[in-house]
Amino acid sequence: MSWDKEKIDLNIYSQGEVDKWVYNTCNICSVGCGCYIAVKDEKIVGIKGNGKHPTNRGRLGPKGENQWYANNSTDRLVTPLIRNSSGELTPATWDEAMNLIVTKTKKSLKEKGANGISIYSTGQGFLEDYYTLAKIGRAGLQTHLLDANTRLCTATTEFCLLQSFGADGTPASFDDIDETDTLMLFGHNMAETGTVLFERIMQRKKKTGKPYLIVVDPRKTLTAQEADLHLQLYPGTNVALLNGLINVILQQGNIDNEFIQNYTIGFKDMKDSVKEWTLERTAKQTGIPSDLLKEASIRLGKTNSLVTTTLQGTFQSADATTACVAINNLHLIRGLIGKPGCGPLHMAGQPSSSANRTAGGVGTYPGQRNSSNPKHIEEIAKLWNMDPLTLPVGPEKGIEEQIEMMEKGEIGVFWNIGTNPLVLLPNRRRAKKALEKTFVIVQDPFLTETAAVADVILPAALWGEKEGTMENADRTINLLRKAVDPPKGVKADFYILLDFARRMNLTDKDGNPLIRFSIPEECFEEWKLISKGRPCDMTGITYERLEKYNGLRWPVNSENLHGTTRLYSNFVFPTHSEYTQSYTKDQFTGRALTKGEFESKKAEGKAMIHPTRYLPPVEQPNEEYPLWLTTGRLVWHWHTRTKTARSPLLQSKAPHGYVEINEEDAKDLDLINGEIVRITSPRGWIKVPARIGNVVQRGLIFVPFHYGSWTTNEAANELTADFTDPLSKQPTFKQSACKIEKIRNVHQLTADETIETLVEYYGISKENLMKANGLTELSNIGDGRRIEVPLSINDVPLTPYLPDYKRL
Ligand SMILES: Nc1nc2c(c(=O)[nH]1)N[C@H]1C(S)=C(S)[C@@H](COP(=O)(O)OP(=O)(O)OC[C@H]3O[C@@H](n4cnc5c(=O)[nH]c(N)nc54)[C@H](O)[C@@H]3O)O[C@H]1N2
Ligand SMILES: Nc1nc2c(c(=O)[nH]1)N[C@H]1C(S)=C(S)[C@@H](COP(=O)(O)OP(=O)(O)OC[C@H]3O[C@@H](n4cnc5c(=O)[nH]c(N)nc54)[C@H](O)[C@@H]3O)O[C@H]1N2
Ligand SMILES: [Mo]
Repeated sequence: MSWDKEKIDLNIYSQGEVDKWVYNTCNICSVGCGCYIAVKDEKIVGIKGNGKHPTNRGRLGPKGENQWYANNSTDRLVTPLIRNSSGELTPATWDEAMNLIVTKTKKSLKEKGANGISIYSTGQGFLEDYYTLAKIGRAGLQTHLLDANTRLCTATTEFCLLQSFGADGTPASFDDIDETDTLMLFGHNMAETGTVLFERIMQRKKKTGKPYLIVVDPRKTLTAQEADLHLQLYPGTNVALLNGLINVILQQGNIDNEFIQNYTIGFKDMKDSVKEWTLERTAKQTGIPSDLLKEASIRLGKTNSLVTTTLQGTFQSADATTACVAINNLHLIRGLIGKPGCGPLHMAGQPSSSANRTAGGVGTYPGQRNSSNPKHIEEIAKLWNMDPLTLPVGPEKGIEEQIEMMEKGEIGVFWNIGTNPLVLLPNRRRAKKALEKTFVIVQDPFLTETAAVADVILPAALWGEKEGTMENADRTINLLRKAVDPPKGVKADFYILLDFARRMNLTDKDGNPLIRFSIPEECFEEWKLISKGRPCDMTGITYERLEKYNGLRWPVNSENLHGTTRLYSNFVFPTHSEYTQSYTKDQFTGRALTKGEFESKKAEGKAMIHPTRYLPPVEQPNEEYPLWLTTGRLVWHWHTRTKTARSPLLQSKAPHGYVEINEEDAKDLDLINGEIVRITSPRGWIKVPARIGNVVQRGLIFVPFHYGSWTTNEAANELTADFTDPLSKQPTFKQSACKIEKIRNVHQLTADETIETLVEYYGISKENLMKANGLTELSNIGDGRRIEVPLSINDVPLTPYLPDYKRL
């Protein structure tokens, strides 16, 4: 082979030295940066940003630049595996593996009914995969159990948009961020989780001073450090804060009465629901000083343009959907939506989780159809040539409900595609037990922690080895061309699904094959017809146009040939009862409203303002578990690190887990920086080194969730509670209760032992040993006293991230 390993490792293949640069899109967060993949001798050897792509203008983040190492790693799965009778995973042929899956599926469908199989997919695949599995699932298997890790990620985006505007699709786009006077990042650590977009914002801010930046986060994150106003609230108080801010804005009369009158319903009920939220009460509940609250409400009440982003600090918090609805309310009462520089921008996290919602691979029906509206079901049945009565309808089942179903033995087959649930589901021990009762298929390029419960494993192709499209967080559809073939023995998700449909002999009502497309582009052409006339209309898209224009934002049709920068610029919302995607849910209980109930609201093209009541998190610190636990991301890693730990650079930056703790709490607990502690919650425990500082507030600890090995005891989801939001069914990963314990050896000094003896014996520095025991004298002769020896001191080798805006 003529490629040079050292050059690859150093990422220094230069432009001219490679065979080709293949048009692509970064697959490692929802910003959706355009890029080119470098190929030499049929191998991926590098990546560069696409300078013409409007989203990133040539930039890539640290993960983006290093994502391709995983493709070349030598521990890729290259053959299917089947668990044999002695419980071992052993290599098998594709025929053996697929036939076993077909047999198990048929058996389960027969014994347990259509919901005997669940397909649990991802937000990291392609639109074509999602549409195919939606069609296979709904029309072919007639199962109602389609869900994805998007439930953990962006379900709340969808449900808050349905509640307020009648259809999914985030109203504002990244272009609005470039124009806005005020940007509020609500529970969104964008500097670490959307690095390229944050660089784009900071570039403008440095030049023009705009936008004024409000950051709402209980931690002093890298993002919060750049804020003009950091609202450092107590965990789980988002709705209290928003109610307080909105109440003050109402009292000050800073609202757009004409907009409210002409384009919304529900204003009065909302106003009543927030009226008790005085500044004093809000300050007490959220911990934010009243003067800062006042400053925020004046800014939000007076600004001429406002974009608000939300992400996991909102979606995975108590009252997730209500908080996001409150943000929609704020934009509506100020008339700051559908105009340049204005609108809520409820984010996505994974590179294509939005596509899974749009194409219907999760609970929703393809093309944003309302499964409670028989006409919508008839329409899709016609497009698929199916009998409408065979298509499953009713409220969707989120993954946590499916875990319950598995516990009861109601699901026979669980097909897990492109996600690693046994690391990243909440309360993972419970999930593991449920999955152990089920026949589990794992489709992944690597042997993950979830393989522990797999009965069959299918080796999947990675990004760069397949073709398709993704939808990013701002409705932009991007194209990914295939750069190299997958390794021998490995298949792309799309082709695995097609193979399954063929082996299952899935047909339409006339007995013709259900799936008639055979390559992704043909699939996209079929999908276009499904999207026609719906809010996400993509009839104006072709693969060629996506490449030519570097992505297009839906709707893209004959009226919007170049896509749509922002939704609702005519102030007409998709809330007509025959058109709407949802009859909405009760804002407090999550009960789905009937058509009659929905129609009695008379939305008919107007946006819906809802009352927003604050409910504290289900689990709160108490006597036994006195601390708040929150979990989240580091800039260096992607989720369960199946890609990023295979990049030598990224792995070296943050090689293992830790807990972030406030210095005052550390003082109370007598902790030394780096000392290994045990963290316990009502569900489990972990052992990690402590990082002491002032990033987290007092009473709160933060554990990064990237470290999920079964053997190292550092997985955040050993601890997290599995409560869900009643509307979006998204788990509350951001608030659980826990305690921290010191784990130290207690050493009884013998007569002739000194501190030095212990230093030598335990390999702990004298300084730390003395600190741990509150000693000031250098040498203590043994006197039978008990000396505490920290189990281990770890240097927590996390490299701080230095973004461009700090460097330049
Ligand atoms: N480097 C990196 N980037 C990523 C990813 C990754 O794994 N690594 N994953 C991608 C994905 S799938 C997603 S979903 C996004 C997630 O991106 P973010 O949502 O930005 O990331 P998180 O760290 O999950 O959480 C954001 C913040 O929520 C705050 N928070 C906790 N509790 C509360 C609360 O009660 N109220 C408020 N307002 N804030 C709170 C936390 O302190 C944290 O800073 O990132 C995407 N980008
Ligand atoms: N405690 C806590 N838990 C959380 C969160 C949190 O903030 N705190 N956040 C939640 C959120 S927002 C998210 S998005 C989830 C993410 O959770 P997961 O999606 O479970 O995490 P990943 O590691 O991204 O898993 C993706 C899997 O797909 C595989 N893969 C990569 N490319 C392909 C492909 O092309 N095809 C196939 N078939 N497989 C592929 C990878 O190897 C990996 O095993 O975690 C959730 N869990
Ligand atoms: Mo996510």
